[in-house]
Amino acid sequence: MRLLVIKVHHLNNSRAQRILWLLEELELPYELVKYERDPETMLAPKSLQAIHPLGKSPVITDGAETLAESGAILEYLVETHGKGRMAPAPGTPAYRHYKYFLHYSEGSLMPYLLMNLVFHKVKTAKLPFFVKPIAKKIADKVGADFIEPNLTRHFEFIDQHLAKHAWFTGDELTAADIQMSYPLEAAAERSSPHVTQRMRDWIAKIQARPAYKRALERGK
Ligand SMILES: N[C@@H](CCC(=O)N[C@@H](CS)C(=O)NCC(=O)O)C(=O)O
Repeated sequence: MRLLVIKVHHLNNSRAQRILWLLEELELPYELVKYERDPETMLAPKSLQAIHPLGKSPVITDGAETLAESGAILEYLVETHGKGRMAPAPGTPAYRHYKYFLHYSEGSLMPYLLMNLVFHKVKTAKLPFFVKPIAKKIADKVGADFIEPNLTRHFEFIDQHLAKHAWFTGDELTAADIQMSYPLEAAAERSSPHVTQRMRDWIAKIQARPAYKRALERGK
């Protein structure tokens, strides 16, 4: 019997939701410590820095362990408490997809979505009137020359992957799908033109899962 309960440091509307979803899929008990974003800046409160120096969410504690970085947390939970669930068998082609998408989500895809958001904010920011047109020109140029072509390529790649696989790793849902859920849901919520029908179907499929719904309810 486990005496120590996993603690999730959970920021509202954040990547931490993925950790709750995995914990619900694994039916593991956990405790939530909730943090609210500053409504103006959307930043996390300073108190999160007491848990991990970067002050970002998610962070979990499990006994003496403190872990940050959602992909690393998902891997840790699957390896330590998964009992073979939510990951393919090591050494299989499915396992290579699993590792790939666990890293790809934050390592390759999220940076473009974040850049898109930041440059959009630059265009709509309150700036002195003489700076505004210059800032807009720079943001438009970076968007057209760098962000948009990359987003197009990445979303085409994801769409083609989902054309061949029911889940990111193959035939079964794994923690790699959970890791991919944040960028895809974020893009869909912002009505990104890059989100295809196949991605919307995949999102509908994850959102229909009882564990996903339970996690959403607890994370509110
Ligand atoms: N790559 C990290 C990113 C962590 C991260 O940036 N979390 C956001 C929430 S989605 C955060 O804490 N933002 C608040 C802030 O930057 O103050 C991960 O996947 O865990």
